[in-house]
Amino acid sequence: MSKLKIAVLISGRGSNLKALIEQASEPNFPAEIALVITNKKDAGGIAHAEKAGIPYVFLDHKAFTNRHDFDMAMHAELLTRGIDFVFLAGFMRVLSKEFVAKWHDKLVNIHPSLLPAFPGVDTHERALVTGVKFHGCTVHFVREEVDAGPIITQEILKVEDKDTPETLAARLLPLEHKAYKHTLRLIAEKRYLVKGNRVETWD
Ligand code: 4DW
Ligand code: GAR
Repeated sequence: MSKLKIAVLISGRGSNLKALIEQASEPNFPAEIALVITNKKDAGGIAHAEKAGIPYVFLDHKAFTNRHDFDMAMHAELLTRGIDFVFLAGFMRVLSKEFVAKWHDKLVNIHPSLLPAFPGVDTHERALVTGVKFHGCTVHFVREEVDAGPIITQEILKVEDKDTPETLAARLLPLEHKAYKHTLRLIAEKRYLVKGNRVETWD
């Protein structure tokens, strides 16, 4: 059987991309990271793609007149490479309704909070200000509304009195990698079903 072809979209460091590359490199894994797209020329994550011999494309959003044209250029790249599924990994451009519709249930994102708490930015700082005792990350299917969509998996972290936004971020990052690797496995092995706003998964 041919492998499921995954594209990863990044804008920065790419530690989640690295985790996905590691997961896909397991022997006989049924998915491959076939393409990386970045909208930032100097994204640190590009180095992970290069090291693994994965093709990458730089698409400068500023070179396009509008969001729709940028998104359709990305869509064309994804089709050219025969991509089946897209993972956002620190990708910072809002995707248009049209793009999201074309990749319905084939587009996932990882967010550094327990959604629906703390959508948007500064999630660790807001978790501390709010005083929650548990924090975490969420992997979800992408919908037009940002930081919303059926939840695939979450990982939780206990907030300690001494935590700062920096310590929370640092302790959460390995849990993000775990959650995204697990998600890639669920998707590659087709062990999920989207039922309305709920996602069923099984062993
Ligand atoms: C996300 C949400 C908003 C912005 C950036 C990232 C989270 C994940 C995501 C990326 N693209 C998405 C999602 C999503 O959940 N749903 C959809 N698309 N439809 C954000 O506001 N970005 C702004 C730009 C920031 C920058 O370039 O630094 C923007 O104007 O796009
Ligand atoms: C991760 O913490 C991810 O959860 C967050 O950006 C970081 C990317 O790190 N995503 C968002 O905030 C989306 N709204 P990485 O480049 O090392 O994977």
